[in-house]
Amino acid sequence: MVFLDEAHIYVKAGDGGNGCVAFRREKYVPRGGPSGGDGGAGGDVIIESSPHLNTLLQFRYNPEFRAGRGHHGQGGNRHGADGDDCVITVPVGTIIYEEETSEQLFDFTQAGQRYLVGRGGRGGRGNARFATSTNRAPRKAEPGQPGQERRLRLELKLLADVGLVGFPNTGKSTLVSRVSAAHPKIADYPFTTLEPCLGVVRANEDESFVMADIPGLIEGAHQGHGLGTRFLRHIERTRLLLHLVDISATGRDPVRDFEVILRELDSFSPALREKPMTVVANKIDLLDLPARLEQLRAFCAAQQLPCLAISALTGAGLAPLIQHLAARLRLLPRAAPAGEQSVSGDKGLAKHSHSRSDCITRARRVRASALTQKAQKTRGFSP
Ligand SMILES: Nc1nc2c(ncn2[C@@H]2O[C@H](COP(=O)(O)OP(=O)(O)OP(=O)(O)O)[C@@H](O)[C@H]2O)c(=O)[nH]1
Ligand SMILES: [Mg+2]
Repeated sequence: MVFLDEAHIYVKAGDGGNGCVAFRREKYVPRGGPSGGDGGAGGDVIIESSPHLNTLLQFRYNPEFRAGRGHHGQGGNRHGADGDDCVITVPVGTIIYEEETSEQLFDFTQAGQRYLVGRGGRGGRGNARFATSTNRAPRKAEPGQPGQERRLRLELKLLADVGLVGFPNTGKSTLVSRVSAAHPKIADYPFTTLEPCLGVVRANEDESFVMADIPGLIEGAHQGHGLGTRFLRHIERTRLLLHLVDISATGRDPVRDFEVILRELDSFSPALREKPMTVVANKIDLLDLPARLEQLRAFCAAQQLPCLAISALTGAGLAPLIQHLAARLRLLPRAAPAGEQSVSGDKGLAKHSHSRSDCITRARRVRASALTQKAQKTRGFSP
């Protein structure tokens, strides 16, 4: 499946229904009075995060979302029905921005979070609402309010605990496929991996973490060489970087490889360069010159970085590596939960969105029970 990490969408909340002008006309009920019902409220557009998605691809083919409009009020004091809400699901890790201002509206860091992006228009009041002691036959009703419309940009930054970085062909995908159930493409040529892939690694009975495999980096990636650095955004929010270095006879110097990658990380974002890191020398089964490994170990010791040696192919050193990563992650704080994040501007709206949709449900429930009571009463009077 194609991976897409940016999308532009248009949302339009439902317009409110118009209020109605009507008068009760019935045998033996002279001057029945105004009986125009209110229009229904337009549906809201809500974005919800789902754990079952991992790409924004669906928005490429379907970028427009419209909630249902409220029905118009009718005579006999009948209110129009509310429009249906439109719920858009996005993967966890999606951030919503206002297209025009690039203002960040919300960051979905957990599954099941909801954010209101388009508020439905209010229904207009019918003429029954305008009756007063001095104007008992008003001919006035309100039109429904238009629903909010917006253009949004969605950006996906996958959420993982450990991010893999390194040159192409160092065995990043092989490692993910060995320690998790993920099946990334593995082959003996550079840039096999073209899109990020997540794998869940089980450290013990009740501890697991998510590892992200991204395409390899090469010198000059920040200038667009190779696949560039745009995939680095997917490891921006990881807690730990796992830097994989090929220790076999590649013809390159592992220490120099290491420094090249660090420079690329730095040019993408200095914060990424500062992330906690574990260095892993891979392909020890092909190690012909032990001095090469020693040289990398000495370099890492000087930088105070932990350095482990593994063979992703044969499985040597994988169990200690998983335990090491789990132990480091225990000490590293998780990203702040969404409620504590500083979401600019519309944070209140985010909170409000829950209460508003709750309100709508509550209002519908109240209205439904009122109607039931009315119906029961009417039935009670009928012969
Ligand atoms: N001998 C040996 N070969 C390995 C080891 N790990 C990976 N390989 C081989 O190295 C080649 C590249 O492995 P990948 O996992 O595709 O490398 P990658 O880092 O994901 O590469 P890109 O996706 O292109 O960045 C494959 O042919 C693997 O079989 C290892 O520990 N020992
Ligand atoms: Mg790969």
